[in-house]
Amino acid sequence: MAHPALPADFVWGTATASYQIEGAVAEDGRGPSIWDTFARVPGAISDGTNGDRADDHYHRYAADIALMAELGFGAYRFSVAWPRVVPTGTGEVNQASLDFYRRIAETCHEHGITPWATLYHWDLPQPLEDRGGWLVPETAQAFAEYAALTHEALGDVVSHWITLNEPWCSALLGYGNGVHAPGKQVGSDALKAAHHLLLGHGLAVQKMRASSHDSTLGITLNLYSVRPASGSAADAEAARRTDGMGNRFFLDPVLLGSYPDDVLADAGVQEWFAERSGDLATINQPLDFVGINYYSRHTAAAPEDGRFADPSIPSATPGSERVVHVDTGADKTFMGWEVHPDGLLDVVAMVAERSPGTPVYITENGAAYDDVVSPDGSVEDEDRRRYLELHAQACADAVAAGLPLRGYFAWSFLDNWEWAFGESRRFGIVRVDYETQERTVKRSGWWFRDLLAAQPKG
Ligand code: GBH
Repeated sequence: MAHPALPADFVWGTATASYQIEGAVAEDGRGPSIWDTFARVPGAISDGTNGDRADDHYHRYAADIALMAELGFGAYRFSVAWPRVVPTGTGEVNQASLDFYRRIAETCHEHGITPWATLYHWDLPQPLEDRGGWLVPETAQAFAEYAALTHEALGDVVSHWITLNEPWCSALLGYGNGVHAPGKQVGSDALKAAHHLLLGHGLAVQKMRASSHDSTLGITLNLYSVRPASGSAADAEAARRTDGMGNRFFLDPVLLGSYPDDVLADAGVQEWFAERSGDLATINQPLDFVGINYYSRHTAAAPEDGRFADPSIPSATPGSERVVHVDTGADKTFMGWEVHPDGLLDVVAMVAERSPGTPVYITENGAAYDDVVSPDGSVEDEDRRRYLELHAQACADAVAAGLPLRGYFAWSFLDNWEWAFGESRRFGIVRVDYETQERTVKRSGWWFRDLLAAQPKG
């Protein structure tokens, strides 16, 4: 297949997240986060590892960014660790950490790479969790303050800012099924965490707009392409619920200023949300772009007895605990996620429908597979290369269809600490040997270099 060609101003980047790559968790005044705590809960992480070493990017960032430049990337999406910048969550600011992220941004600029900073990629300072975490509104205030001071300090070297990465994951995996930190299972109260995350986003954008920096501001949501397993009314209902909890519950308040009533009703939380309807004007801030992390599609079917909800099941989908996700037999990655490139157009359209004209970026897309390391040391990852190629083609198709897609970030630059799967899942286009910290560009990384070299120049 010839390389898909995108417009000359299309942003080609790659993405990472602080706790997944930095290591150095006790250095230069960093405080503990909920992931330091959660990773030590027996059984929480499938391989028993934690992020203490990860990719040691804290010490190796300069070489890592140089390698990124060698492959031709024009943008780097990294995340700022809140527990580095404000070690106890509120109050004292740690200048050494602001200096660290300034060095990252400056190193990017030296290589002609545009830095994009995400302010929250899941590493909540532990002291805030001890005071209720995202279940209490004070955490939204604390986030906004941390976001504003970080933006004020670095806004001269970082132009593009993402408030939250995937609030669905923070709220529903963190407080719903408990598979992510802080590992709580509070039933439909997990939606309160979602509300406070979104409130934190809105408050942060308000404060960042008020600064002297004229920055480009957005949020990143994880969205799914969703379809019913059949033409039956029951399967249509299953798809409505899946789309509701996974997509609309986040898209609607952020872009339209309202929560979807049907989802509130499914989860039985109308009253609590009605009392907070005054927050929606804060949540619904004008944005300069919307980021989407796109990985996969869900094919939803009704449970046999037609009973969708069961509050006794710890769930990441309150009100839809018993919806069935059908295995369609399509190719899957090593995570078990279906490969469905055309769904990328569906999720971009979800934003475009609600917010016509707002630029959209795919801020993550990528795949875990088992790499084959050849005797000569080269890393063969044809499955990943193919996945990336299909999704780059989907980007070209989206642009050709007139959708407002303006860029794409590959997840991830490096193999990294994959949350509940620890070091046992590799998403990198660059392999990391966790013992030696040696980096090896995989076949998919070299393919990316060729793709980027073939793009029209602006
Ligand atoms: C992203 O989340 C994260 O931002 C990133 O840190 C992470 O490393 C990367 O993806 C890879 O996992 O089991 O079929 O119901 C991805 C969000 C949420 C997508 C859970 C898949 C489950 C799909 N993921 N979701 S399924």
